[in-house]
Amino acid sequence: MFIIGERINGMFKDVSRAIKEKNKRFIQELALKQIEKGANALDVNIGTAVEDPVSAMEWLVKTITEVTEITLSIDTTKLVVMEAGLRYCKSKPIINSTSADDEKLNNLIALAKKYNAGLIGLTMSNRGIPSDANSRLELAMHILTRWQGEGLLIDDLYIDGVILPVNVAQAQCPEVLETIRQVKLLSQPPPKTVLGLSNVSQGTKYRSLINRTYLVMALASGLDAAILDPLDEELIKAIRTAEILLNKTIYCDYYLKGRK
Ligand code: THG
Repeated sequence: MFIIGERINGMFKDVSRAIKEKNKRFIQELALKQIEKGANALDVNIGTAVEDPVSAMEWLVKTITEVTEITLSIDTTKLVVMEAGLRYCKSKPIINSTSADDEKLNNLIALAKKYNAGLIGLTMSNRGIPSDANSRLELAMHILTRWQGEGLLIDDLYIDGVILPVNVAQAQCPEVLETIRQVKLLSQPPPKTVLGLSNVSQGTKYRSLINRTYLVMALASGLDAAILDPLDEELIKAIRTAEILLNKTIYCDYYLKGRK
């Protein structure tokens, strides 16, 4: 599975402080630590509490690319902040994210072309997040059709079924799994699937347990990628074990050793 490290996000107090204080070392160590623990890419989100979001994003991306050339997933809802981040990426970036609304979709597809970036498409629109799999799939199909209509590569498109906290939207948890399964039937070859895993456990008491249990179910449903906390060791072990049990990697007695 393609692991996108979630930790460089202003939603976390330590990261928010580091952005405000321009603490390069903190950010760079957090980037390298996530990579050491198995991240294949890093999500980069400045959070909501910064005065000048454009320069905050520029600073974050420049700070990270000083120590690694790993793929960055630029996570912002603002177009100017997105472009500020994409401009300083050293490897092919991922745009995180667009909704299925045409204006947003057009703007972000244009940026994907300009910067040769991948794109995460959320199965939501200006009417919100649909509660069932079928309506999510309609939005996924719309994004997919627009992406392919521009001649872009299906491999660079990630569909996000948008998981919500289990304590507020419990019935949607299996609907998102069904969305992941059926996205794989939308085209041949299909787009990739991704989730922001930690959303599912926000506000709950057993966060890590809920995260890893849901992730294993999502992997069995065909999930390709997830934004998650690579520093959660039990989560990484559950992923490596699920990969064995789904016959994606070769079993040996010590399959956890020497692997991230
Ligand atoms: N889909 C896509 N991108 C996303 C999401 C998604 N990006 C953001 C988010 N969702 C995924 N990343 C996180 C990062 C942190 C948390 C949840 C999801 C989180 N943070 C603590 C909290 O809110 O309790 C912060 C508190 C703290 O420890 O300081 O849970 O769905 N495409």
